[in-house]
Amino acid sequence: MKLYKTPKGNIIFTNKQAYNLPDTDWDALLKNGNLIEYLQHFIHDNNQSTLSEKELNTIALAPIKNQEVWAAGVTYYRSKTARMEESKVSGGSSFYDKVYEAERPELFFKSTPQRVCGPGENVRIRKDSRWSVPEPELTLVVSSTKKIIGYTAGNDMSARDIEGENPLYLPQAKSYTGSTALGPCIFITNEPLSLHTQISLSIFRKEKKAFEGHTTVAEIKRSFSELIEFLFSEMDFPKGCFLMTGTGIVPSDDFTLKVNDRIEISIEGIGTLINEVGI
Ligand code: DO4
Ligand code: MG
Repeated sequence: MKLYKTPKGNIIFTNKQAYNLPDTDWDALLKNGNLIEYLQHFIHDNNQSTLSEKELNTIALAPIKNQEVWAAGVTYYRSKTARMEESKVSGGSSFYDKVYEAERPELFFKSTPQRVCGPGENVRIRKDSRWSVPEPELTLVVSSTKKIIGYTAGNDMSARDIEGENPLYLPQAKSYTGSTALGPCIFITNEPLSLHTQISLSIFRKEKKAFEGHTTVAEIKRSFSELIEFLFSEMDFPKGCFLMTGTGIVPSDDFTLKVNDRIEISIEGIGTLINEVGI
């Protein structure tokens, strides 16, 4: 089933039908390790909504309230090679090689909830970056009890020139106003996600496709449980949290995003997260 946060309240979409979740608090939903069982109680005729899935996708808000957004990095071979290339002049490339093989994953703080863009909101390129890309990432929704309760699509906007200049600049390359987008919904399931799940990125410039790339969950080097174990090992998340799982799609080195580009991130089972690049 899909869970949407909208201006009309929280809504479940399942078997082609939408259901209202009256009087539910988003934080209470996301911290609940038994979310799917809890949501089942709302799937009955009295709660039916006339909204279609298409309408839900147009009104959806970022599916977040007070959760922190964390991110894993260099979890795909493509990410490792792209970082090594961008940092070879500065001498930082061996860090990426090492972290790809290391037991401890790269985990970094990505965004406060207030800085997260929802579907249709504008993401941004830093004014001091000349080389920026979107990173389409399957994003885990993890309860306060350390359980994956669902999945959403995430965009880990990144300034490749700033991160390449010095790995210590990572927080500036990764966290700024408009650097994170999530949505359009949370795919709620207790089942492990199929390794065949496709993740796609399309970038449109003046309505023409300027880039297209695809990967699958099977390409991720680390297991989700391994990432979550490290994240929760020295921190608790009383309201649950989001964990982006890294990018396996990086445009070629001559590509940089421009203002007004439209970014479409599609993940099977979740839908398409669409954002334009604003100023
Ligand atoms: O180490 C730099 C960031 C890596 C990242 O964001 C990714 O692999 O997705
Ligand atoms: Mg990333």
